[in-house]
Parts: sequence; C-alpha cells; structure tokens
Amino acid sequence: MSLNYTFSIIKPDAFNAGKAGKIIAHLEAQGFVLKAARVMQLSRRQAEEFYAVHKGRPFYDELVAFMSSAPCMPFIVQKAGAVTALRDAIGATDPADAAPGTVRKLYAESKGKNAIHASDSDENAVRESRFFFAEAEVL
Ligand code: FUP
Repeated sequence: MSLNYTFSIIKPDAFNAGKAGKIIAHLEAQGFVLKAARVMQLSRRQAEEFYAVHKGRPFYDELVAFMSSAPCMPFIVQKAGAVTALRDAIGATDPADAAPGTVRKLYAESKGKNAIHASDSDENAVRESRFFFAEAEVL
C-alpha cells in the first residue's frame, strides 16, 4: 500500500513573493490535509545534502545557492496516494511544460525557480520528511 503522506517545500521564489498561502489553499482544495509545516532558511550545507542526488549535474550549484538564498516553507500533507497525487498537482519541473491548473503553471517563474518541491517516491517522502521534521511530527 502506498504512503498516505508526502513531503513538499514552498521554495524561496514563491515564499518571498507571498504565494505560500495561495499554494496551500490550492492544495487543500484538492483534498490535501496539512499535517506539519515550518518556515526556515536552509543553510548551504542543508541544501547540498537535501539535493545530494543531483550533485555533479550542471544545475546543482545554482540549485543549492537558490534554495539557501532566502526562507522557504517545508511541509507535510496527507492524502490517499499522496506522493503521486502531489506530483500530479505540482506539474512538470519546467512551468512552461506544466499542465494547466498545476502549482508550477500557476505560480512558478522558471525551471530553476519553480515554486515547489515534492518528493518523487514513497521512500524519498519518508527520507525528506525526516530531514526536516522530528519523527513525532510526521503524522
Ligand atoms: P522535480 O522532481 O520536478 O522537482 O525535478 P528534479 O528532481 O529533476 O530537479 C530538482 C530541481 O532542480 C528542480 F526543481 C529545479 C532544478 N533543475 C534545474 O534547475 N534544471 C534542470 O534542468 C533540472 C532541474
């Protein structure tokens, strides 16, 4: 059975632009239930570790610099089939390719500054939730 929660981050571009409330409301309207949230600025080291899977890729340095540049909002939402449901709701990495009505189509600026992160597997949802929240906070 698939996990009933997933992990997400409202990235610095969207958080700085005051879009966090709109994005959360958009997800709640689709049946996602907010279970945990915080506002924080990632250290460079935290951003490097969080995105370690992309180390060595051409966009890695820019991604780490962007994600640690300003406050962001890590959060956990609950819904049946949460990981797939949230990936569908956020849309393609590049907002130019994202489907109408998705968070990235509505709120993202560019492929690099794309408003929101969402875990791409149940395994990563567990790992990423634990990266930012204590075990007792994860449902
Ligand atoms: P996604 O799962 O849609 O967030 O995308 P990826 O895991 O492939 O990439 C993680 C982040 O790296 C993206 F959200 C934005 C950044 N990225 C780029 O800036 N350029 C690229 O070509 C690919 C990813």
